[in-house]
Amino acid sequence: MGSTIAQKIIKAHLLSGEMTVGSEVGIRIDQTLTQDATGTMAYLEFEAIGVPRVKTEKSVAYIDHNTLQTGFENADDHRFIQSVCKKHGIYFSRPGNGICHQVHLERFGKPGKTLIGSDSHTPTGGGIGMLAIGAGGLDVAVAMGGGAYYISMPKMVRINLTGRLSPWVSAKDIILEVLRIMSVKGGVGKIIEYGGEGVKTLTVPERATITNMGAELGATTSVFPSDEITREFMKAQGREEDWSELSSDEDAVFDEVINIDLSKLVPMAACPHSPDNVKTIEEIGPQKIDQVCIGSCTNSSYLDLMRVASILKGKTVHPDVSLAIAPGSKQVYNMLAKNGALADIIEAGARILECACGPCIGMGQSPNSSGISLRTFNRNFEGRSGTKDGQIYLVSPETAAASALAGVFTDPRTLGEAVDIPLPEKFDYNDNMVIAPAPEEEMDKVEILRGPNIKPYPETSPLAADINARCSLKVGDNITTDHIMPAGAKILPLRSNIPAISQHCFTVCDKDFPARSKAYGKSIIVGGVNYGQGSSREHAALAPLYLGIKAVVVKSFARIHRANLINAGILPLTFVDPSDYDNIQQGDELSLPNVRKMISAGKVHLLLINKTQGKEIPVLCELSGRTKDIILAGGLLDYTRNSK
Ligand code: MIC
Ligand code: SF4
Repeated sequence: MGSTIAQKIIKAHLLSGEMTVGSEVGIRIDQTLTQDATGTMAYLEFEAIGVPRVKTEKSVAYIDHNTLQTGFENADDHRFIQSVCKKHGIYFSRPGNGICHQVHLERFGKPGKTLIGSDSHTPTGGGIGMLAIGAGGLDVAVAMGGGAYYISMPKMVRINLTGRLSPWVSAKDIILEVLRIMSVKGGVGKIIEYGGEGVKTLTVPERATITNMGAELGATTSVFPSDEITREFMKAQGREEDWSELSSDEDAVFDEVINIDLSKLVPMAACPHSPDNVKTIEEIGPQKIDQVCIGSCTNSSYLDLMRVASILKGKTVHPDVSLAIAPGSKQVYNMLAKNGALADIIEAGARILECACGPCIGMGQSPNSSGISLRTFNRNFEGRSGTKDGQIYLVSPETAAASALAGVFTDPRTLGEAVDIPLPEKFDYNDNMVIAPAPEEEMDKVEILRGPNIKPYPETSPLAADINARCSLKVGDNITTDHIMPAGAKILPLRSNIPAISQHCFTVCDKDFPARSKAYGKSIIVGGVNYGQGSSREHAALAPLYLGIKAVVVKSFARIHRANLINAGILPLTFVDPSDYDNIQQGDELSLPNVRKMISAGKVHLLLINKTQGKEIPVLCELSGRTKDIILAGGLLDYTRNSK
């Protein structure tokens, strides 16, 4: 039986486990990336593990999220990360160099390699045939120290692309179609491989838009073959020697196959407040809009912004619309400046932002009250833009630019003949904003610069004999990490200060939650399906840990968040019968008797007693040998320290 691309890469990196669906495999990690909003904590954890130099082939730290410096905090964190990089062997991408995923694709990614990143959009690297996976900061810290990364062996899904996109229809419309078909939980436990004749019609930046937003499917990752088109891209980046060919075998077996005819697709939008709430632009109709934002790791490549510039050229942004544009990298920005496209964008009245995440993570450009904002980003969760009642629609750069000019939702196909923008034969690459680490023999001389906002990892303790705790919060389905641990300009600077950031935990759903859970001392959270979807931020587990959360009981979990809970030593439990969700109310006294003994004995079925309602609720605690030991130890940090 042949292998899929992902199976080939996993096999070549396998350190432990059997490659059968659902069982845990440990893989060797070639490359890691961090960004600044998760990076400070990841490097504090790396320091706590105590390995002097990273053991990966390449580890890169990017500064791209927390670039709005409204106080000392972010700048201090950047200095801390820079000094850690210098000392411990990590490359440092300076603020201004661009968004981690865009830069990593351009400059460092290699087909066939494994990459984990402390950011959920790390699968962008799948656009050049990497096995690129988003993970919590602690998992990345362990991998930097040479430890394996563990996943449960996913199912393989093949998406067959046939035909060719019509003019003005974009790679973003392909991934919106996949989201429409599969939903935000349709990819859980799966790796998605793109294949078929249609793949040959897509450039690397287009493929990367698709693998990037595959994160919104809940998939472990997405991957394209590495072919001649990949080689051309890498050659144009001056890195042809990093290229190798990679495809799945003819007789590879997939658990699921989806067919998409590219020629049938039309411009679409993900409507508020979920990336899978997809409608065609035609269906939405010519509704008035207030804001357009173009950029983010999904759609800020040279190709994307050249298309935008060609639409804006010689026109003016509609008087009722604010258009903001953030190029994805210094390379992209510089090329637009040199070829004059930037002048076309400026002339049209766009507000140019620095190469960073910016509005995507609520760092500025929050829309007006109940404002309609069209964004080329990947997430439109409620409140993420910084405006609680903002109405965010996710669209392609072409739809965004056409609508910015018209002031209403506009199908770009109404613009007339599409301009053809080829990929350049040579990108204007220059790594002058990437600082190499100090040589190993000089590392002892490097001083780590710690600002006063940097507080230690929260206190942990081994799993107790019994858990007796109240339910401090009950939430519904599809809770995102933006609900659990909101981001935005005011809260993000607290990412290296868990006591302070935990005061914002779940406040989107219930402003009294932090005070209530602190008052309870120990408590349990109850949730619905797909709990913890979205970001990889481990703060969505570390803040609950700090607030005394001992277990989270839900109908189902999103992959990265579940792993982060285990890493933080919080028990992830699922209802055996989802209707038992109705048998717990906020404030109820709950108990998990003999929990330590049961878990040590490898028991999967536990009983959760609701003392208030007099009910016994069967729950599942599915842990592998390793995750069981992590939970018993009180989290991955203690487990790693203990096993040294
Ligand atoms: C996001 O898009 O939500 C982020 C901000 O990039 C996060 C990481 C974070 O919360 O720092 C992600 O996707 O993992
Ligand atoms: Fe940054 Fe947005 Fe991409 Fe997250 S999704 S890495 S915030 S650009």
